[in-house]
Amino acid sequence: MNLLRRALAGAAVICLFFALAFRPGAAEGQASEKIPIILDCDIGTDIDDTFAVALATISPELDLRGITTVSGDTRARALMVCRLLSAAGRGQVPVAVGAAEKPPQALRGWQGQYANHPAVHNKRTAQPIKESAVEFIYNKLKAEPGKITLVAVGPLSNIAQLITEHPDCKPWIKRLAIMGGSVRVGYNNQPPIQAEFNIRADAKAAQIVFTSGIPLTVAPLDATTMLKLDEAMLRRIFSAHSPVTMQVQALWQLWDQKSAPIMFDPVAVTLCFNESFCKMEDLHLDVDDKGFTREGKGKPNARVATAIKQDEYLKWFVDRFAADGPKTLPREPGNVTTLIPRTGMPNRVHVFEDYETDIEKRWWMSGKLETANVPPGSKRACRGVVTQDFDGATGDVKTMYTAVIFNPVPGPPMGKNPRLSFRYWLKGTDTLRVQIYSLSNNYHRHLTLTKLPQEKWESGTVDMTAARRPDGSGGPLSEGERIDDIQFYADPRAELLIDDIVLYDAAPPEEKRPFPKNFQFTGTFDTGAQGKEWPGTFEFDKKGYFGRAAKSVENPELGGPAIRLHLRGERTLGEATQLFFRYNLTGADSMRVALVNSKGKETYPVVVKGLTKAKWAETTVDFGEAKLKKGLKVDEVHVVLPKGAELLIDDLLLYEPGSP
Ligand SMILES: [Ca+2]
Ligand SMILES: [Ca+2]
Ligand SMILES: [Ca+2]
Repeated sequence: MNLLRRALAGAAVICLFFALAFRPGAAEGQASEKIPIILDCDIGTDIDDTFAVALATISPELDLRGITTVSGDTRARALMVCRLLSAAGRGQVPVAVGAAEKPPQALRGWQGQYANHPAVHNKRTAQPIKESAVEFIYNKLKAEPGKITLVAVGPLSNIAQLITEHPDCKPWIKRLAIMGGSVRVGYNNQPPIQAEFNIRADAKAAQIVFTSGIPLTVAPLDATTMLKLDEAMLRRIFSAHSPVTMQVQALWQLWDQKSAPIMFDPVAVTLCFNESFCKMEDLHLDVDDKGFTREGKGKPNARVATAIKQDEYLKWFVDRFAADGPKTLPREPGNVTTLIPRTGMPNRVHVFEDYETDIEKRWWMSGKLETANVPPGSKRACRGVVTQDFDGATGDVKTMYTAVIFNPVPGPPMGKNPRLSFRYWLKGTDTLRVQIYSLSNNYHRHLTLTKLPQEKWESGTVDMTAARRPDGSGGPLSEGERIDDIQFYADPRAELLIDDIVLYDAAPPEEKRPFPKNFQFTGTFDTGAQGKEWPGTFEFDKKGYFGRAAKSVENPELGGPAIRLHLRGERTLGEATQLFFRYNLTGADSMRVALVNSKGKETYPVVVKGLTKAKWAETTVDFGEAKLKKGLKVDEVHVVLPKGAELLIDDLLLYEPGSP
């Protein structure tokens, strides 16, 4: 049986040899048949994996048979690959999740956001296959022994697991191309005093691979460490605006590092079909326990790129991306409307985001933190990054937009007069599309603002009832309709910054109080779970002023019936602080309202007297007398009642009042 198999394998090799030898025009590096590869990567850490995946996707010399992920968070990494491939029209390429959550390595910068997109969640993109990375590679090799080249551009954990669990597959691997190690040169062209990352991250795995006898092609630091993409090169790559280059641009923006990206990994992909940029030497490489790769004595075990024609390679690399197509830029958005004046104190604030804290960071769906270019009075804002339209049904998902998207979980219901206020900074366009998702109706509506000023911070308010679906249908946003993602889109070539998003129900005509200067917390209680979205000690009650309200419970710790509302994190107070809320109080006409820093055990109480009994009323508590210092951080509101009293609270708003 064994003999027979060996004989058959031998026959296959001979057939392959003849097939190659007698194909007219077949020469090294110019094979007319595509080279089948499976790429194992740790996309999401450094940015060069993204370029390697993209290069494998656009290179006509390669037949990309699958992508696997390694190095912790392997599922998130696989989802990133799925989104990239789907956008590139290559969603049929299988993506398998690495079983090994080792070596653990966190996603860098904001790249996790790339997998946190409705196209991924709603399965409009391809999804990872059920087979694990190792089983997927094994089955592919088994189906076509001797045909497939593996390319490993992350730690070698998956490959080591493959050949340990399935030693029979070793002879089926045509070649294993690795980005890893350093022979004579280390990082930044310095002597190799530090072991190269991929090998060091799982040195044991590397030892297994380097002693396996599998034909290896190695791209160490010697041939990769100086391959920096400068700004002009990046600009040229991104100017293609092809489906692939826009994905690369998105991930590069989310990677969010100041340094120039270094193209380590793409060299391993390139070596599968073109060695002409590199000096190749057959060497014997040993891996020590610390992950150093050293030239040893003995039979060569690796074909090693010990140098590269740096300028020539980078030119070829950039040219290849710059020539990618088709160019896919957005068309002019419709439903043009104008800004409206912002009126007084909102009737109700559904949600706000000023980007000053990380408390609601998990709700940032597109955009990254900006601390340099911020509006007056603000320390942090949000810089738009390129992403596809969240409207996958009627939006143009072939292209991308520079976008800031905030998803106020868990989708509050609107009032009669929904308004959106925000601050914005634009460069490279005067047009901004504002879009909102209706959870109730399961569609997006948008409106477009044109002729906006550029390169300065401006404030804007829009009437969200003016928003429509792209085809004009959908009607106005109506009372009680639950909304979700708040979205700002600009041209993908433009810069967009957003700050101070406030979605609110407009002030009634008789309102005299000004619009607040800043918001610290809004408590509408309408959707979401107690404890999770609404931490604290209270109950929900359906008979709120609008939707649900918070209801007092016996709280011996606070000395009576009370509502202890946790603010989900520490909120920094401004010059002055007020707390507005609507209430329905029975059994008392007074209450003690306190702002609290629970860690520091600091309590700032104010006693409120002469309150309305047994019907809905409203009050504004001024904390002027509590002598709060500017910059004080609070994380709880306590409302404590006399014995036997009961209270409902709704539409609570902690804010710094505006100037009249
Ligand atoms: Ca890598
Ligand atoms: Ca801010
Ligand atoms: Ca409510």
